[in-house]
Amino acid sequence: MDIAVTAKLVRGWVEEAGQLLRESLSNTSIVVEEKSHPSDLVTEMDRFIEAFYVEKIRKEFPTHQIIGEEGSYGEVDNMDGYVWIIDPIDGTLNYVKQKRNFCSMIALYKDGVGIFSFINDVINEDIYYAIKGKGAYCNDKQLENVTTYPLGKGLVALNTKMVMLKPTLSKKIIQEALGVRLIGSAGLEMVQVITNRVSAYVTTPLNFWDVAPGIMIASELGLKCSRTDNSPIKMLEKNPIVIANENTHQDIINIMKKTSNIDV
Ligand code: 2AM
Ligand code: CA
Ligand code: CA
Ligand code: CA
Repeated sequence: MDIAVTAKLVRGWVEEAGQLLRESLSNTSIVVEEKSHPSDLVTEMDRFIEAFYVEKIRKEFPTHQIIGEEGSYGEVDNMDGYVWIIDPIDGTLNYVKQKRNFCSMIALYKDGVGIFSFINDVINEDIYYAIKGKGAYCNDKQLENVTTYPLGKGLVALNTKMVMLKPTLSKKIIQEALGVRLIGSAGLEMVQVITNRVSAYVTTPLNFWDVAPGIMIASELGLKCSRTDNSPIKMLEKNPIVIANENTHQDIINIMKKTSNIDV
């Protein structure tokens, strides 16, 4: 596979998916269903966009494995060979309620290593991506490596469940930081870290498709990504993650270690 050629092809798919999602916002009859909880939604566009990517992949690369959040494409239980990871709409609740603050994500891994990855900030029409060894970009502009600085010098992003289920820990992190920001889209929160608008994103366990695209871009920029106990991210599993510049990452891990028995 020629990585640069394939990445260019996939960028076209990602742009088209973004266009379809923007157009869908004026459709007032989009079907919305609840999954596990009233805040856990799936719309017909989640399924449509996933099917759109899957059809393209199946046509070009029929032997590759595919994992999609809304997928009925068989259980993928290993990262052998080429594996595509799709989160068609990340921040579905925002898509439904706000009509903004959602993204569409797709990544390609080979034998567990990220090859390229795309996060489309659909409303802002910004496509963030990285190609292994070639750096990370926003549209055609190369992103700079993030510098390292302590927790006390930056803002942090947390997910809602972190604040709800780990209030003491969350408070300690927020107190030490300059402030906290919550968007409600793991992909866009990771974009905030990648672009150094916040210094860290800390979460309760998220699915692999929520974090795989962002981790690939973050790693390309020298950011540190781990589970909240500082162990490596486990492929295909749910992971509570800390993604941050190195210094901030260490500060957060230290807080986690000191307060690991609280909030359980
Ligand atoms: P999603 O929109 O693709 O489901 C905020 O809710 C973030 O957590 C989003 O990135 C969302 O991704 C993700 N998330 C993961 N599991 C969720 C769940 N059960 N309910 C709501 N959001 C979930
Ligand atoms: Ca979902
Ligand atoms: Ca998601
Ligand atoms: Ca999703």
